[in-house]
This record gives sequence, C-alpha cells and structure tokens, in this order.
Amino acid sequence: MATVDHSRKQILAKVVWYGTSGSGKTSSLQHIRETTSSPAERRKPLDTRAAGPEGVYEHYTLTVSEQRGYRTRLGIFTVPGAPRFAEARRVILEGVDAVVFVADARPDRQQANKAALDELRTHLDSYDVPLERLGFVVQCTFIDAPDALPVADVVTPLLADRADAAAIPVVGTVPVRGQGVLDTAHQVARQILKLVPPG
Ligand SMILES: Nc1nc2c(ncn2[C@@H]2O[C@H](COP(=O)(O)OP(=O)(O)OP(=O)(O)O)[C@@H](O)[C@H]2O)c(=O)[nH]1
Ligand SMILES: [Mg+2]
Repeated sequence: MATVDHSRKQILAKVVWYGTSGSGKTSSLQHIRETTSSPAERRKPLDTRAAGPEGVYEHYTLTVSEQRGYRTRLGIFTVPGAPRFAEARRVILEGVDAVVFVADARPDRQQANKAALDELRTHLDSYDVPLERLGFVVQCTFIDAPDALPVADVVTPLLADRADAAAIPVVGTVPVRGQGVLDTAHQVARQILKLVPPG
C-alpha cells in the first residue's frame, strides 16, 4: 500500500516493471535515470542487484512532482525476465503498489507476453493481491521492429478478461531510444494518485 503523508503532501509507492526477457525493462529504467537524475548521480552506476546466479534487477527512485499538489516518490524495480528467475520475480513483487507491464510488440514474443502476465497474476495471488487492485499501465515496446504488431493487436488479447480494459493506460514505446518511457512513468504516477484516498 502506498504511503501517504498528507501533511507533507508526499506519496511513496513501489512500482515494478514486469515482463518477458529482453522486452526493454532495463533500457526503460536506464532512460528514466538518465533523463531525471543529477549529473553527479548519473556518474554512479545504476543500482543493480543480484537475483540469483547471473540474474540481475535494477532499482531507481523517481520523484514526480506536483500532481494535485502531491510529490510522488516512485521506488521503481525491474525484474529479470528469463524463465529461471520466476521466484526472484515473485519476491520483487512483495508490497508492490503498481505494475508497468511491458508487452513486446514482436510477433514471436506474444506467447511469452501472455505467459508473463499469467505468471504475474499467480505471483500476486501468493500475496492475496488481485492485479485489479493495483495501479496498472501497459508499456508496449519494440514498436520500431520491422515486423512489430500494431499496439492494439498486442494489448487487446492481454486485457481481454479485464472489465476495466478501456481505462488502462497503454503507451507505445521504444525504450532503447527513450521514446514513450517518461510518459509511461507519468501514467503510472497518475494511477497511484487515483488509489490514494483524499487527505
Ligand atoms: N529496437 C529496439 N531495441 C530495444 C527496445 N527495447 C530494448 N531494446 C534492446 O533490447 C535488448 C534487451 O533490452 P533490456 O532492456 O535489457 O531488456 P530487459 O527487459 O531488461 O531484459 P531482461 O533483463 O532479460 O528481463 C537491449 O539490447 C536493448 O537495447 C526497443 O523498443 N526497440
Ligand atoms: Mg533487464
């Protein structure tokens, strides 16, 4: 649950960038950091943590200022996407407030996208947290790939079982160029603000 300090007008929330291997999660976090941190911070290496042999995930805190007068500090985590890090992904999800689901637009990644979303639900079940109760944004990546599917064709099947599908923000992005990444972060900050009861 996001922490809200109404007197200081500050919200603290945990956001996990979740999705299949090679879909652009780390590239997204790198872009967010490069464009929002101070020059001194940028000189330090990205906060990278071990998730088991060879697996890594990253962390960065992004401050989004002045939404309805609140400053939102997003503690962002990526997950390592390879199948063998399933348990590491489950652990990283503990206490999450919002998920950015990264859906790869390349045709041969569609089954992997679906498997990642199914796994996300299973992991959240282990914490008794329905995905519907969290902030949720879909970041479609690789829209620059020569064979990329249209964003709607990637996302519609993934959201078919959600009654609120029309209200879920969907952003088409190219993380390696930074395209659409900050928009994704702002969308998720907005989703978190909606979960916060007025002070
Ligand atoms: N063309 C293109 N390349 C991308 C895009 N997003 C990421 N890449 C590249 O794809 C590769 C994988 O990207 P990462 O950001 O490491 O993927 P990840 O989701 O963190 O992967 P895991 O950590 O294995 O789960 C890198 O070489 C990126 O430069 C994109 O939208 N378009
Ligand atoms: Mg990564």
